[in-house]
Amino acid sequence: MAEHESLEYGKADFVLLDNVSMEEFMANLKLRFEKGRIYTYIGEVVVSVNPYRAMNVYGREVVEQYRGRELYERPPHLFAIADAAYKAMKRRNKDTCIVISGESGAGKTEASKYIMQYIAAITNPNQRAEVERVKNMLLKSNCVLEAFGNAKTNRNDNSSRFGKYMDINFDFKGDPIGGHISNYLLEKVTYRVMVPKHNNCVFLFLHQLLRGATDSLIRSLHIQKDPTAYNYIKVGGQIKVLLTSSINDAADFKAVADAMKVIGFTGDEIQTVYKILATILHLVIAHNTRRSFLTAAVAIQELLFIYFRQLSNVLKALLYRTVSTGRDVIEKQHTAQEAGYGRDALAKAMYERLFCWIVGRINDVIEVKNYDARVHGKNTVIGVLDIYGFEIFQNNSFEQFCINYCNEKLQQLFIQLVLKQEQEEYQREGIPWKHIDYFNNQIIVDLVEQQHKGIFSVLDEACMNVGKVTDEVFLQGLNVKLAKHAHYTSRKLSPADKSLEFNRDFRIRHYAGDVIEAFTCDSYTLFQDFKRLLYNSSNPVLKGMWPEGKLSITEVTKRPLTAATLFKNSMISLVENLACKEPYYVRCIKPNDVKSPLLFEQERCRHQVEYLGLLENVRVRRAGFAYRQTYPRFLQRYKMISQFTWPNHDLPSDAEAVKKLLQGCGFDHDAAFGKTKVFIRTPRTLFSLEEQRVEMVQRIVLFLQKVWRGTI
Ligand code: AD9
Ligand code: MG
Repeated sequence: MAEHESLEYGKADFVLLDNVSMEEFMANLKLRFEKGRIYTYIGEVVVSVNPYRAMNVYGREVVEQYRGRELYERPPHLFAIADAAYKAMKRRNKDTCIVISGESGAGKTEASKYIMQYIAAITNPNQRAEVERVKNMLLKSNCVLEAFGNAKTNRNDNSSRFGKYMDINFDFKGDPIGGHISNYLLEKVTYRVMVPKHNNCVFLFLHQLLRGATDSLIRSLHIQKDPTAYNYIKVGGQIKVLLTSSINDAADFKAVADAMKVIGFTGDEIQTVYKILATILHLVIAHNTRRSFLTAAVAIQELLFIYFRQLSNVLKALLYRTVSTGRDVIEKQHTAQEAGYGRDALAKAMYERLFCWIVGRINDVIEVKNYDARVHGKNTVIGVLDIYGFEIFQNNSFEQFCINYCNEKLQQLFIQLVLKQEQEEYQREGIPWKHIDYFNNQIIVDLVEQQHKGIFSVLDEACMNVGKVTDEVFLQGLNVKLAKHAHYTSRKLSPADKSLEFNRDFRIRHYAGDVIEAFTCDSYTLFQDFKRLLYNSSNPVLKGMWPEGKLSITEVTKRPLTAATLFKNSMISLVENLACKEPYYVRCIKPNDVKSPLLFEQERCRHQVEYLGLLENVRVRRAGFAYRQTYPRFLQRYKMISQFTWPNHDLPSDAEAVKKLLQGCGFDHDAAFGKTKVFIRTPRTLFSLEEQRVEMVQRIVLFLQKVWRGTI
């Protein structure tokens, strides 16, 4: 355990607490935060509290202190966990992943950047140009993704509005040779693209474009260099500057444009990005009148190179939809409300496609190239997951529902990997074990994703019948299927519950707290006409973003998968992907809601400790063992350090031999002997065994060299 700091800073590992109680845990967390020690371990899990001030602990000299060291040798740090994941990957050829979780503003994205910075710093000692290129791309990609996917919210000025999982691939030498980014559910509610609401701003790059673009670019896009023109900084009738200063926006705009160039976006591609954003801006100010739509259409058709039957097509897509009645294809004029809805949906969908395209484009550049596994051996991976934390708002949209489901999945993975598997293994091996109670959230995961009965399923059914099924029917479906579920209720089922104010409210009891949800089932489909319109652009980049526009109305037979199903599938595959890697965890805690470096709000923090399951984690860790191995493999690795086992043992079983070996080193009190495996309680014992092994191997090599040279 890391015990290099004096106790004046509290315990560096919660496992060392005298008593595992919430009071002691919180007292230690608070003490460390106040003493500027923002990291604390639970075994190999790092608990991090957002310091809300610049910490002088990420420099080159600190990197050197952690490089190649064992976890327990230095004070707790993200670098230590990054090093542990890196070492496990390099030494044992294992894919590893670092899962960073915590609520919005807790410091996940910052942590992921420090981890990447550390990996970049310790790799490529030979300065190979290709590896340097890859590292540069991986770091630069952050800047672009943040500009397009982050926004200011009332919880975090630089809030990631998408989930990000990044694989970094390493060659046999342990140097980065590529990567892959998966993005999850970009939040694209109206106020991120169209009209900001309360303290929630539109995506950063929309601001940066309006304040940072050159006058000639602004002119060519037919937009105005003034965010107020697009209501982007007008809230409640007042003009209010919500974001950073215009100077910062201008500098950031340039930095993002430069990063895109460095990554390899062509001039045409970058222009297309601007044009798509400008199109969205034109849609933002298109009011529900024919005249206003006409003005927008004129600009859009030029920006997007939609020359196919020209203007009439853009305007038509905004005002009409094509409907196939089976035999006939007819054009139906939108009501003003439908036209407004269509316009918003188009702007949001264009933004989302643009974002996914940017991720894809970055992936093209960073993907592993020219690596022949037959020649160089397997390339291994470290995955870094920075994904939105649990969210409970006054009004929760479909996005919050998905985000919270995602957190349930990750918690389930954590339970399975860290808590459940440990307990089950000890039981299987016949090791005495005190059962630890923990809340298993599988029941909530099922509530959301179970086939036929889960909320996603009911939502899917409702979405199949848009137009015919109202939101009330959707809710009715939920009520019928989930009436008896302990974690679900609705206004109809609990009429006396005053917190369920509106008819369409329903409540899910998440492991992290109750969330009142209300979302509609029909607001996630985009009229087909728009897809065909954009596919018909003669701009190849834009056209490529809308491949399904190729189908004519009569060819569109299969319904596209709903947003809910797509998200569910992406979460299931994310969890599968993480489950086959060796996981490391960073659990981030937000100390207060006012971004203060001084304030440790006891209740806020306690709630987070509770729902992150940290206390259970400590209990399991204390009762548990840091390392386990089957007897034959253990012997294979360490038999050279004992006279009883080297070169072979004559004891009745491998288990007996391992016992004898550990007795010989004085470590048997730190071990337990299961049916097929030996369990070592503390990492220190293991490291001592490793050191002895290295020493013996060196001696054996020296001895053999002398034999070969004939000096013995
Ligand atoms: V969200 O779910 O994307 O809304 P995150 O990612 O958890 O959220 P983020 O990393 O963006 O939070 O951190 C929020 C802010 O806290 C940062 O902009 C910094 O101002 C501050 N922060 C977080 N971690 C550190 C740190 N290690 N040192 C200094 C920090 N400041
Ligand atoms: Mg973030």
